[in-house]
Formats: sequence, structure tokens, C-alpha cells
Amino acid sequence: MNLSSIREDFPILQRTIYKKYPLVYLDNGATTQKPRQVVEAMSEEYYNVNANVHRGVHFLSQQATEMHEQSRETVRRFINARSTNEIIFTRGTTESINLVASCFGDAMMQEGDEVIVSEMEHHSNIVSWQLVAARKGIRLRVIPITDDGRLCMDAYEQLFTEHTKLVSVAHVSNVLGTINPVGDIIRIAHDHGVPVLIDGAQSTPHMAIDVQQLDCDFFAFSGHKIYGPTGIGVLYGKEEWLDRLPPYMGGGEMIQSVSFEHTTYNELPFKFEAGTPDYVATTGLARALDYVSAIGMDRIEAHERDLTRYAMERMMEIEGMHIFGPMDDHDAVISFQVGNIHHLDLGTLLDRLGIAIRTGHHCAEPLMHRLGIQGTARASFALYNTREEIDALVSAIERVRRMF
Ligand code: C6P
Repeated sequence: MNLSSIREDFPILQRTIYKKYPLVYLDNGATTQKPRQVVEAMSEEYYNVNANVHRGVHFLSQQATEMHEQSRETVRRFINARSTNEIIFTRGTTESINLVASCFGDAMMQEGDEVIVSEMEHHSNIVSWQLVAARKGIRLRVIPITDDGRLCMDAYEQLFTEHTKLVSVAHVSNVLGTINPVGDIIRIAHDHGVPVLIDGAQSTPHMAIDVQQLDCDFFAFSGHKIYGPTGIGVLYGKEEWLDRLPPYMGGGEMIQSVSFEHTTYNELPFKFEAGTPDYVATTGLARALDYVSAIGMDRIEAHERDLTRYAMERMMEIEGMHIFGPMDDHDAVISFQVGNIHHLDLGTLLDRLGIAIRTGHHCAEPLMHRLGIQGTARASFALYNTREEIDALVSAIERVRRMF
């Protein structure tokens, strides 16, 4: 992997922070930076193609529609879905999970039914279900975690009852970096006749995803975390499930015919895509997926795993360092505390040295309660990060530690 030529594709990485420090961007779990290829493709579409899709007989509309549907095919190929009917464009992981919670909850769940989530979920995979719970009287069952941040798989198996209707878990924790054994999770759920939704927000940018091999029933991810634009994401769903679910929102595009007496819905995937889609963002997402595919997801994974291992080793040299989550098999996100320095102070002072990390509860308050903390500092890596940037992080943390 030629890191210096990759870094040239991301102009923001050349920035200087506070007129002094080269930017060290380690907040990729929140959002990644965008390569020129993505931004330029989007500008090009706005300048030269722009027209609403699926609606016009004119040249531009046809061209924009073709590009939009080609992007759907790019996503299909990227996650190896069977058909583009299984690729729903959403605004991101949050909307994808809400879509399933709302539609699956309405059509498939009754009072007393249960959905299994885990203690390490992001709020979007908790609150979406709580909204259904408030409407329909369903219950959340929670897979506990071990002290080193892994799912208790024995406890998971014990959670299934005749009322279990769905399992919904993160592939990778955005706090702990744990890579959950989703293959086992899905197999066990299917043995109980229960479908599974995988929140792939933090896995899709870091490893090859094959939804057919996983055999998950639903899979959600966000474009902006994989070098694509904001405001676009994907819900993959097996066609047999999507066919059985009612639409999410009403409006243009999702209908076949409308009258005041009777409305019929469009076929997949359009049934779930009411209103004008962000067809320029879908182009941006497709170019982002082309970008990582050209490098190779396996190479990206190997590079980031190497960086993560190096970072953990170097960070553990710092006095008072505590890293959360498993010490091996850790994805490209490291949550940590240093002595009793407040995470916000740590993040603010690292920022003054040009280093961008995230601090706080990371939208995972129940996990914070489980860990008995209010928040952490978190460094998260992307394909363009280097060992030199890890060294800069470590010496900056050292500097902050000495100040306290
Ligand atoms: N986590 C983080 O800094 P959206 O906001 O819809 O693109 O993604 C939501 C989401 C869902 N699941 C997981 C596991 C996530 O990590 C996220 C987003 C960001 O950790 C922002 S809170």
C-alpha cells in the first residue's frame, strides 16, 4: 500500500492546525475524510448531469437515473448481495436500523415479543427498539459483556424464548473495538428461527463484507464512515424479508398507483425509498467503494490491524494507560483513559497539539454504565493513517500526562 500517494488523495490531511501542527486525524470512527475522487465525482455530477431521478423523460434525468442505479449495483457488488432489490439507500446506519425497527416492529411483532440487542450497542440500535417498545409493548433482551469487552455467548443462547423475534447487534463496537462473532450469532439465531440485523457501521470501512456468506437478514452501514459523503447509507435486506415488510415512509417513488380509496406500493427496492433520493451522494458513495476496492479491503484491513497493534503496544508504554476492550483481535478503534485525567481534558489538550480524537460516551451510554465510567478518549484509524501519526499521538499523550 503506497501510503504517501494515498494521502495525496485526501487534501485535508495536508492541513496545519492552529497554524502550527500538522493535522493528525484520528477520529475516523466518527467520520472519515474524503478523497478527491469522491468530491470531484460529486461536483462533476452537479455541474454536468444534475436532474431528478426516475421521473424525467429528458436526457439528464435518464443519465442521472442510470448513474444512481449503477451506484446501487456498485454497493451490491461491494457487499455481495444477491440482487440490487436488496439494496435500500437510506441516510445512514441510524436510518437503516430505524427502518427495520419500525417496519419489522409493525408487521412482525406483537405485545410481549422480544428483540435481542447487546450491552455494547450504539444508541441507534437501542433507542430505535425502545420506540417500538413504547408503541407495541415489546421487550429488549440484552446480551451482557465480559470485563474485557466481549459478548457472553452462553448468556446469548439463554436469551432466546418463544417470543424472540429478532436479534440486532453491532459487528464491531465503536467503543471497545471488539469484533463480534457475527457468524456464530447469526447461526444460533437461525437455529431458533430468528432473523438477524447486523449494524455494520464500524466494520464495513475496515474489512471485506459478504452478506451472503454472513447469511445475515439485514445489514446496515453509513457512507460517511467509508470515505463517502454524509447523508447516505445502506440497508441490505434479504428480498424475502423486504417483500414481507410494509413501507417505511409514504411519498413519491414508493408507490405504484395512488387514489384516495386505495394505494399500491412500488416494487423493491423503491418501496422503501420515498421522495427524491440523494442521487449525487449515491454517486459519491459508489466512488468511495470503488476507491477502497481498488486498494483492496484485505490490504486495508491488514494495514489498519498493524497500526492498531502498534498503537496498543506504544500506548501501553504510557504510565497510567488503560485501554478498554480486548487486547487482541481489536478493530481500528482504541478507547482509553490515562490515570485520572478527564477524557475531555485529554481530548482538548491533544487537539491543541493538532491531534483529533473523540471523547465522551460515544453514543453508548449503557456501555459506559456497564464499565462504570462516564466516557473515554478514543483514537480511531483509517487507511491513510501512519505509524508516525501513532508516534505523534503517543508523545502528545505523554506530554499531557506530564502536565497533570
Ligand atoms: N458512531 C462514532 O463516533 P450514523 O450516525 O447513522 O452514520 O451511524 C450511527 C452508528 C451506528 N452504529 C455504530 C456502531 C456506530 O458507531 C454509529 C456511529 C459514531 O462512534 C458517531 S456517534
